[in-house]
Amino acid sequence: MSRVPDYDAVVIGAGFAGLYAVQKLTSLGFHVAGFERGEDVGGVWYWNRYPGARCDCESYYYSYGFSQDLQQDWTWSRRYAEQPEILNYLGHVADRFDLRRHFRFGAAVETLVFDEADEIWRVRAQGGPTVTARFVISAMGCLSAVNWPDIPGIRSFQGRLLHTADWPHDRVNFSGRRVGVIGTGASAVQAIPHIAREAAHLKVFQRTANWVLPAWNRASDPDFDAWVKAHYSEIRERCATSPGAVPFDAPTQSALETPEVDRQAIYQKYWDLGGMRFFTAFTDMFSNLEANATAQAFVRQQILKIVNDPETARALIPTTHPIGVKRPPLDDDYYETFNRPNVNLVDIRNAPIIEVVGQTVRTADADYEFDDLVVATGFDAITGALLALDVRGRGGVTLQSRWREGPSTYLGLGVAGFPNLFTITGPLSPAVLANMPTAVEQHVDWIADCLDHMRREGIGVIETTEAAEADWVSHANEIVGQTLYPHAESWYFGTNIPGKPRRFGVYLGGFGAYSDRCDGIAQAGYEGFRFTSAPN
Ligand code: N01
Repeated sequence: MSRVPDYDAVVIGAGFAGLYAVQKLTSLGFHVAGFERGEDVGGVWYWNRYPGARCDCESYYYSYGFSQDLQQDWTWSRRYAEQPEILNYLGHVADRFDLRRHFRFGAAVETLVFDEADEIWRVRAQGGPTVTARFVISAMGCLSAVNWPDIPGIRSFQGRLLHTADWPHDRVNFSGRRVGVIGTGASAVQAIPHIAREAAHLKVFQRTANWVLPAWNRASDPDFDAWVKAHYSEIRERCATSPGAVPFDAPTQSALETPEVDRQAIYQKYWDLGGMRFFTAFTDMFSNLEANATAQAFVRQQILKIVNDPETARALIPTTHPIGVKRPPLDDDYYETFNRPNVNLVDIRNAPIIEVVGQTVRTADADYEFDDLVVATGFDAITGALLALDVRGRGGVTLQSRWREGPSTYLGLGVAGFPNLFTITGPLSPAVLANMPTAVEQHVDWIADCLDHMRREGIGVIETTEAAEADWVSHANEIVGQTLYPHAESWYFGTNIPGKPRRFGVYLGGFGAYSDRCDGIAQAGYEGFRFTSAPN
């Protein structure tokens, strides 16, 4: 085998991250092959087609900023775009920058093996030949490996079985059907009101009540759109420098130091604004249990006001975790849906689902028969997609064995022992706690600069040092310990997957500060990385 690889880089995934990675690298003259398991572009927006699927970030910033023309030309129809529109947008980006020709679709990568002698990656996708590349860039996303719950018999359900994260492409009609939904996370909260409007009867199986905030989705306002387009540079700059990669004003006052009457007014103001802005009300919401309890009390009152049946309202009020530290869903009529006569909540915390037999979901208390079972149990998040592949670094060491105790990376970008492998929005980067397109662009730009630097300097291999990785992991863990996040079991910790090691997978130091740090590291000659070898 020749040392000259087939490609400079292989990019895995054609969602927000993969599309931009291919656009950026090819524009710099790199020879790139993209692999995508779906039949078209879109990533998470390709698979998650359940009714009500939409983004919980407003579209004017949940969008690419890399092209002035693109952001001026594209107009969103809703405040929070729905899945079909986001998928259209990504299709438009693929067409506009002629990106599809670089991708192989229906090509799920299965093995990634680093060949130490030739210093290249050997990449094989299902049913395809092995290709070689100097670099591999994972753009598989944090929420792409589907989590089927370990409920005995569930995959053999004899009615129509659906998973929110792998939804059929044709419209699913629930009219006249008896439907069960398992799960009350962000996907279920979006889907439930839509299913309830169609179904004859809907039962929602809830293991953990979630703090749900209003989205207040609505048609776009042309005046606001015009203002956005005139101020896009400012908006993108605010995203780039803010803790959550969003253009929100940072909080300035403590909940505990604000008098009760003013505090209520402030919570009401943010509730009325809608969305994740609620969490910018006060400085201490994520660091102080007492402060967080004031926000919980406010939302509890809203639930009690909306839900008519007191018993159902009480069951919908979370008791297991502070607000915000388990990803809060945003709703359009979620709580109101439980006032419908055709909807019931089933508590499976106290009476768990034991098995599924035929068309019956059997809990410790009762049997429920359905025509359709909607499984909304989320993802093996953050590490699931990478660990589903056979990834082998130096010495044939597998990523599975390296991450046996949980994910370990430097900046969420590189893993010691896995040279020339980059992970866009990888574990221990701000990723899912930042606005994803902004986080994606920051990572892609950083990686592209690094590859360009290596090309100019004639360097063949970059590798994270073990010391830098160990320091990053302990720094990331230390920050988590200063917050309330450890007070919830969540997919951030991996605890939604039985047997997965409990380690917080996201960097909480703030997106803006993180991005500055990445830049500083690059300017200091890629501190914490080791360069070796010259390419041929
Ligand atoms: O998944 P989840 P999701 N038996 O893991 C329950 C993003 N997202 O698909 O909490 C019974 O949050 C589980 O119960 P519990 C967003 O970041 C974004 O809803 O583990 N129940 C929970 O209720 C989100 O956070 C958008 O006790 C079981 C639910 O299933 C992430 O995706 C839209 C179970 C899973 O909730 C994941 O959301 C939608 C079992 N064995 C989603 N296993 C946007 O806006 C799990 N559950 C972009």
